[in-house]
Amino acid sequence: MSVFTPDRIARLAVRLDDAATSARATPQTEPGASFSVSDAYDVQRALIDRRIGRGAKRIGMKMGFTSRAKMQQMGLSDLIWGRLTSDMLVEDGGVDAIHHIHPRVEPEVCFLLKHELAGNVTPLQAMAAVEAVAPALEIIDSRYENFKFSLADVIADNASSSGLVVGAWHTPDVDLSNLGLVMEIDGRAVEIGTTASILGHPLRSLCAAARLVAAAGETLPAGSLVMAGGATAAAALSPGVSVRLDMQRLGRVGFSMPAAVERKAAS
Ligand code: OOG
Ligand code: MG
Repeated sequence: MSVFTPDRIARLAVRLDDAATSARATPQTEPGASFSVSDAYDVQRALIDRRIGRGAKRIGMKMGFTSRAKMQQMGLSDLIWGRLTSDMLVEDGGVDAIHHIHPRVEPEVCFLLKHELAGNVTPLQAMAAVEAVAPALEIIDSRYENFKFSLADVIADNASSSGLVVGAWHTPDVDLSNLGLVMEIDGRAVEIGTTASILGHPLRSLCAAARLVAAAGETLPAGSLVMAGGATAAAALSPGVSVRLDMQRLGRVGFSMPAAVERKAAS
């Protein structure tokens, strides 16, 4: 049985939320704390409830560790998911309003749903729920020191998510199985890959999202965004850089980091 009492879950949610809003890293959970995956999703839910209490809206779901490159980079191999909220949406162009600890960026595919989706669905059924697809960049920013965490830690921290930049929407008749992609930072290619790296086909990630959200007692309502997970390893972001993703058939998306990250005074 879990030793994570409701009080401990609530306190960890506050600690992670404070780390995000102040852009100051927090220590991982100590080893041997019996912090289970199920406790971690409870922390994640409490963390998101705090944001919703501040006026953010739930806009969808992100998948994590759907590619071997991401699993290898972070040393974890279980699929994870996180909740996307409206305050994470970054306009194609800039991320001015966001403060970060040690941000990274990764190339993804984003789905927009036209029908509710939940439970065990085939790729064809998942496809039938898709309104549009777009190339996307995810900004991740672990709230843990040195970007190091256990599986439960990263789940509690809403799968490291910080922001997402979504490009132009395309009708879903594009074959997503093997689209080449190049992610550039300041004009230099830093990651080259293919959408085939996302569980063999990004639609499989959408199926997994539907299954996992149902297991949590939720659904993905019409209008939800689903981020399929990084196709390559993530690249570190520094102040002032410009990032661009070119994806075959789906086009480009990009953003620029502010020149200097403004730090709030320690309180
Ligand atoms: C965890 C988030 C994983 C992905 O796309 O695989 C993720 C992390 O790498 O910090 O977003
Ligand atoms: Mg990601």
